[in-house]
Amino acid sequence: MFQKIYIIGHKSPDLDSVAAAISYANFKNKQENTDAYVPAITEDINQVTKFVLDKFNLETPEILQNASNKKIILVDHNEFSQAPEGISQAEIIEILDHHKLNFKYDQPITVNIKPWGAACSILAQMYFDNNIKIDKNLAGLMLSAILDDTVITKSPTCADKDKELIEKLVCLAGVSDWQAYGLEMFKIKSSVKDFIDLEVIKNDFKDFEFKAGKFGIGQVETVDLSEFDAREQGLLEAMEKTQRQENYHSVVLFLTDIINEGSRFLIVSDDEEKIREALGGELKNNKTYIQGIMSRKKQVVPLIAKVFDK
Ligand SMILES: [Mn+2]
Repeated sequence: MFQKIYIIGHKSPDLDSVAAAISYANFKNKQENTDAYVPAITEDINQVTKFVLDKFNLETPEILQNASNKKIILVDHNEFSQAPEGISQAEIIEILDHHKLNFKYDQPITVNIKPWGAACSILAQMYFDNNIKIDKNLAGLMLSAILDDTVITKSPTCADKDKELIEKLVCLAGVSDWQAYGLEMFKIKSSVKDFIDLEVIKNDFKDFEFKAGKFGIGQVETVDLSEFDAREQGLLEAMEKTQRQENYHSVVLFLTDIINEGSRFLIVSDDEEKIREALGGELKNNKTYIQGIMSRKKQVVPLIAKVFDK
């Protein structure tokens, strides 16, 4: 019997999650000469994803509310806490990701994880390796996702491979100045004026299960930190509410200044002192600025896990 296979990224989808689902579905359908693979999202896409899909004339994937009883390929994540609802009743057939492995399953499945800056880097390389044509719009999509996830190559997660792939995709996408284009994307990303505080917190937010409890870690990447000065009190109050209502040990929001390459942390926690220690900053009124921290997965999560996951 014919059954669709949904390719889906993490909750509160970012550009790389959405772009990886679209790119991988297209790759699989072409390679296997089928239309069984369907890109999907867990919930609405963010502003920069909308901008990029519009720019490159691509459709927004369908929303899959519940993954139970579906065949699923997970992209851009492999932790159940970040996966779509119903995932424990789904049939997971494959994982393609660039985050640390935190996955257990009762079947042998294909797992493709590489320590590169974006899931779309893994995919772009697969297109090149398998001689599958990348059209202009798809090249633009994958390029945008790599620029987004690597913070225009400034993030410590950016690998040499990412830079090589950016150069290749730039030609195919017809983007003349990728640095300028990247900044244009980040200006859209950091315009949060129309967002209420909870939307700012949850815009790029991931759950982590550590031995000490559940942590929620959100990030906002901005070209101008001062935009947030007047909002910090409101953000902290909304974070406290989230902590109480959703039973978090800690809620951490870090505002990354991509020009100056550092982050301001707002912290609401049962153990603020320990988080401050873990991050190596001075905590004053629930906040601290740390120069050089730009990446959740490569810096913030390992530092916190070292203290709270032992
Ligand atoms: Mn990613």
